[in-house]
Formats: sequence, structure tokens, C-alpha cells
Amino acid sequence: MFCYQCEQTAGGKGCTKMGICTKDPDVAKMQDVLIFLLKGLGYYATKLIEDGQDIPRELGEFCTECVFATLTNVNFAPERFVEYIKKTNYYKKDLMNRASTSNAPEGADYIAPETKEEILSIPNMKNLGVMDDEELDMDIRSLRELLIYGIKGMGAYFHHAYVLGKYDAEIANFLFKALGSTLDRDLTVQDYFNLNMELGKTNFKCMELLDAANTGGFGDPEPTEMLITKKKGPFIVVSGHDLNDLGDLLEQTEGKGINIYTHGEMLPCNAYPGLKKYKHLIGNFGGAWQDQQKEFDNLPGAILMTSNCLMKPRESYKDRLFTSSIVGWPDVTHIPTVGSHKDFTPVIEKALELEGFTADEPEKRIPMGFARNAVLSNADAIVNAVKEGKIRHFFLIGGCDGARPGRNYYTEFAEKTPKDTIILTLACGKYRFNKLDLGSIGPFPRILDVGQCNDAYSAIKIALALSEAFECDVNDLPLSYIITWYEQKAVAVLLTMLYLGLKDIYLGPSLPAFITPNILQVLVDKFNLQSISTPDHDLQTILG
Ligand code: FSO
Ligand code: SF4
Repeated sequence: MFCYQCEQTAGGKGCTKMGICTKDPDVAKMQDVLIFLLKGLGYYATKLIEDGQDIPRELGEFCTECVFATLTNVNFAPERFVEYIKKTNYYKKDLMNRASTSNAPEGADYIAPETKEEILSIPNMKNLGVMDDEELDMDIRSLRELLIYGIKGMGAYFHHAYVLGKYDAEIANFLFKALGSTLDRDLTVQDYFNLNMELGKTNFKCMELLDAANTGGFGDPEPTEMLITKKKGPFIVVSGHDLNDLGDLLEQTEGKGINIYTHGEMLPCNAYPGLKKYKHLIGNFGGAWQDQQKEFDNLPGAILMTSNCLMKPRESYKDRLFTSSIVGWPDVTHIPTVGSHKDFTPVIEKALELEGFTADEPEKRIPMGFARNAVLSNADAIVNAVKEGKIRHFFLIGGCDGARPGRNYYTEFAEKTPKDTIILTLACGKYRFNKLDLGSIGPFPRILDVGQCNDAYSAIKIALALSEAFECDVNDLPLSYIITWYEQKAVAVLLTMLYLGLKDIYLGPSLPAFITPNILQVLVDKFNLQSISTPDHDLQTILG
């Protein structure tokens, strides 16, 4: 196996024997085969689109689901990948029957065997795994993988949007085109650079679509004092990013005496009126994803994972862990989607069977729910506070958290920000400092939680609105981006930020292993992308 798609890759170079995330070589091989098949599928779908034919939504959704399944910490169940491979073969044969197969790039017409044993015995071939083509220029490989990881990240957002009824054929068509293009051996560095920028552009549209799906389905998040302590009684902890699943579960648990806690990236759901109207959505449990094995150990309640980040479950909670949607782990009960419905009865029964928390903890709450609507409804007050010198600078400190050392940078950075500055935060990186009491400036807490990682859209909208209010370029705002990355959604968001021309982004805790020195130099020259150093040094550079 070879995988270097996430920040925790072995030795900062690549996982070759076993993933640090515990992805094993069998699942890694199946994911490689699936992505390879999808490249050909993308190629033929694009041919048909160019010939003026429509690709059905069903295929766009299927392709999206497949790329999402290969994202870090999502699906570790080999049998689910066998099913994806079989179905991809089926769709691909149909496309090949309809499209012209002349001039197709090498590998485009590949059809995989359909049993687990046969799939695992597929010999290495050009383009199958990341490193399988030794002759490929390293900078081209770097940009090709950047594009593929961007596709995976955007696929996750697209999936969350269309399960809430928002689909956009242009986004699906770009997914097909981008996948298909990675088989083209004639593409230059510039071609790949352009495709990556197009990914950034399309992902912006995709995050906008997801924002519309979330706010259209559940209303605009509103500032909320969210409970972060335990309440007595049976409960279900819901993790991941899928608001649709949380909404369905809340409906199905209403009146059953079960408390629902969000976990990880579900935290922002406590601010959506359409979700918080359920009184049993009680608050948030625990910290970021990498703490789950410790926090779920012997937990006296049920746990539902609706998307990443899933870690290898300990035996002490495997029987009360459930997966839904895209997520999978061998021997963990999966709640299937039937039509558009999920029946969460097994999760509910498990929660009622377990003891639950036996006592109330002393209550603690933290402010959250500062998405674009909540912040921009106070735009005048913010602009005035800046003009009066009460707010000197804004920091967007956000992105994904992770397990490796070096991430206390973000806690320290937040603690050291001067009292006349505001921190906007999003994604699970916020857990590094969201419980700190950094005070407030007028009516605003100094930490404004904008939402999930996809709510980078909301943060960008806030930045663009401020630049309009101040009549300046967005890069001239007193705003700095301190970004923490872990997996491929962060890649998609970063490409969007670069596409939008945002400059001076500080990226950490380490730079991606798949970015070669030459490509890094291009990003530094063009966007002044910087790696983090120390909080003191970076604050000094930013604030002068
Ligand atoms: Fe975190 Fe995991 Fe949202 Fe990521 S829970 S690490 S960027 O999947 O998705 O921030
Ligand atoms: Fe390694 Fe990350 Fe790939 Fe898992 S996803 S195998 S940790 S690089």
C-alpha cells in the first residue's frame, strides 16, 4: 500500500505497511482500485456530456459517494468497497457502450474483478496506486494527487448537500471531468494547476450549496449558550457532519426520554433553530475526533457516526457504536439507507438498554452559533468597533484537528492573541481553544464559532462583506488565516481560498507530504502561503 493523503501519514512521507489511521493494506488496495475505476468512469461520462448527453443524478450521487468513502477515517469495511467496485463496473460498462472508446487514455476502459480475493490479487498497473507509475514527473504527481484529494473533500460536501435535497449537475460534471483528466498523460503542470483552481472554484459553489441545504432545512444558526456538561439519563452521542441524519434521529427519539449530544463536528448543530427546537438535543459531548477512543471507553450510551472521523473502536464500546451513511467498520452495526429513510431503532434500543449518565454534572455552557447571518446582522457594530479602535484585528483560526504533536500551537496562539482582537473559528480545530474564556469586546465574545469545516463558506462570506463595508480588497482587511489541516476536506477548502486569491495563509501543523518542493515554491510565490512557526513569532509578523 501507499497512502499519503492525510497529515498524519507515516514519517511525514507515506503509509506503506499499515495506515496510521489503521486503514489496512486490503482496504487501501480496494480504495486504489475504486479510484482507478472512477477515473475511467469520469472520462467516459465527460465524453458523453461533451456530446450533449445528460448523466443521470443517480450516477453523480454514486460517484460522489465512492470518492467520499475513500476519504480519511470514513470507511474501513472491505465488503462495502467490493459493492462499490461492482457497481462502478456496472455503470462504467453502460457508459462505454454509449460513448466512443477510441482515443481513450490507457486504463480508462479497465473493468475490475468482483470478488474480494480477486480484487486483492490485481497486479500493480500504471495509475492504479499513487506511486505505481515510476516515470511520472513528481511535480505532476503532486498536483494530480492535490486534485484527487480536493475531489474527495468536495465529494463529502456534495454528499451532505444532496442528501438534504440540493444537487447541482455542474458540480457532478466537474467531478467526472477532474477524475477523467487524471488519466491524461499529456497534461502539464500548468494544466493541473488550472484544474486545481477550478476545483477551488467548484468547491466554493459546493459549500454554498451545502450552506443553502443546511440553512434551508434547519434555518440560520443563531447565537446559543451551548451545554458542555453531562445530564442524567439515557443518551445518544452523534458525531460527523450529516445534519440530515441528526434531524432524522431527533425526530425518531422525540418523547423517548433520550438525550442527544453532538460530538466532534456535529457541535454547530446546537445553533440551528430547526434542530434546537428538539429539547432533547441537549448539548455537546467531548472534544475533537482524536479523543474518541478515550472518551467513548465504556460510555454508558449509544454512539452514531454519520461521517468522519471514525477511529478503530475499542471493544469497550464497539457494541454500542453504530455507523450510518458513508461510514463503515467491520463488525459495527450499520444503519442502512432505504430509499431516503434510515430507521434508527437499533441505536435507540441500545441507548435505552444502557444505563446512561447517572447524575447531572455542574452545568457549564459556552457561546456558539456565529455563522454568517448572526455575524453580519451586526456588521455595522463590527465596522464601528474597528473604526473606533476597539477591534484591532481578526484571526480565522480553524480547520481540522489531529493527533500528532505540535497542535498545541493553536491553543497557545489563541491564548496569546491580544484582547482587542476577535477569533473566528470553524471545524474541529476549534476544540483546541473553544472552552477558553477569552472575554468579549462589547456584545461579541472574542471567540466566534462559525460552524463546521464546510462553514468556511460562511467565514469567507463574512470576510467578503467586511471588505465591502471597508471598501477595500479582502487581502487588505485586518484579517489573518491560521489554518490547521488534517484530511482532504481541508485540501478542498484550501484550494477554494487560493482560488479566491486569499493571501498570507499560515498552514500547519506540517505541510502535506504530497506537495513537492517545486509546487510549494509556486504556492509561496503566488499566494504567500506560509507554514506556521511559533505563536509569538507569527503573531509578531502579523501584528507588527
Ligand atoms: Fe474534523 Fe475529521 Fe470537519 Fe475533517 S472531524 S477532521 S476537516 O473530518 O471534517 O473538521
Ligand atoms: Fe496513512 Fe492518512 Fe492514508 Fe490513513 S489516510 S493510510 S493515516 S496517509
